[in-house]
Amino acid sequence: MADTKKRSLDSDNGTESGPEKKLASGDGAGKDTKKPTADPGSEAGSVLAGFQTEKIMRESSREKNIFIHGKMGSGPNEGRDAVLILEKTPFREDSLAELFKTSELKLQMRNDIYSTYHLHPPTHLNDIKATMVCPATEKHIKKYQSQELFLIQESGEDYRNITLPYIQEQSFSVQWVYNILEKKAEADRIVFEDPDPQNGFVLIPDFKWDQKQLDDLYLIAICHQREIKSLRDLTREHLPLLQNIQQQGQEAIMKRYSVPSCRLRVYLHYQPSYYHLHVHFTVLGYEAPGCGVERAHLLSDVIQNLQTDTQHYHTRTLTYPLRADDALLHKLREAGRF
Ligand code: G7M
Repeated sequence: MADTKKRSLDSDNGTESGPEKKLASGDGAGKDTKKPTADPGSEAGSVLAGFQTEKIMRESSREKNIFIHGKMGSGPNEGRDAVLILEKTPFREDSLAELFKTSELKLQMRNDIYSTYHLHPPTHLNDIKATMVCPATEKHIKKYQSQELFLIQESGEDYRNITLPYIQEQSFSVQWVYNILEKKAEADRIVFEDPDPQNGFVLIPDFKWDQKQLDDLYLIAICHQREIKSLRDLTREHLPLLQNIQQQGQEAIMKRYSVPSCRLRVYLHYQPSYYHLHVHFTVLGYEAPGCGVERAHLLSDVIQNLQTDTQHYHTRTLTYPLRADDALLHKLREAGRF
């Protein structure tokens, strides 16, 4: 069995490596992002130079990340709203020897057998993952703000009467998804593709994963069919698609990363952020955001539920969390459903 903790991708034969491109195209806040940047890596420095912080939306010293709302300082998006997420990347075992050899070490204090230091590694060993959404809509800005969560029990009827009209009106653009399917963005990152229009999909690293190590492995499978919004649309007729994603997705991950299916958590979100069907593949042991029981539905359970009852996701009450400021929560409250 693969020991994902001990492996780093740059050091593995036949696995993905190379410099991670930062500041990749946004998630399609509008039509502006239809032409993705050819080489997003090259713009990084200048893009951030004039970035003006408006508000720190969230910060975690434990997770070593910070979510910033700001305005772009220069370039084609000057003055526009942006969300910038900065995150310290995990340590890589294969670079420890180099880290010890090349870093500057400054003693902070010494007491008996105890000492603490400031370690200053060379730049290439001191990465910060930066994710930018620009131009960011109000919905994006809200998405990253810390908020109290409330659990919703949504019946099939609630979905049709309240949720569906709401998502048809208000959901995030899925332009970034179409860019991937049409090879207009991230084409060089595709791990596997089954081009079949009915049952095919593209398997690609999630943009939360920097692909430098396997202990936070995170890929998404995006189906070629464009009409399936979420779990709620699934019936027995989608079983070949779901089984195909499960089987070929797991095989592709085994082939590329040597992570076997028994080490993978394969699931869908309900509610998702983006209403184009996609499946998450994360490695067990990594607590990926959104992998909790209140949001993640294991693909193998989804398949079984549909085998038992084709109407399962049309009729069943589904439970999920919504943020206090979510407009859907207000709609459900107005309708007396919360
Ligand atoms: O199920 P839900 O809609 O919440 O998940 C969408 C997933 O897509 C998340 O895990 C995001 O990190 C990922 N994602 C979002 N965007 C905008 C991109 C993108 O542009 N590229 C890639 N590769 N993943 C994305």
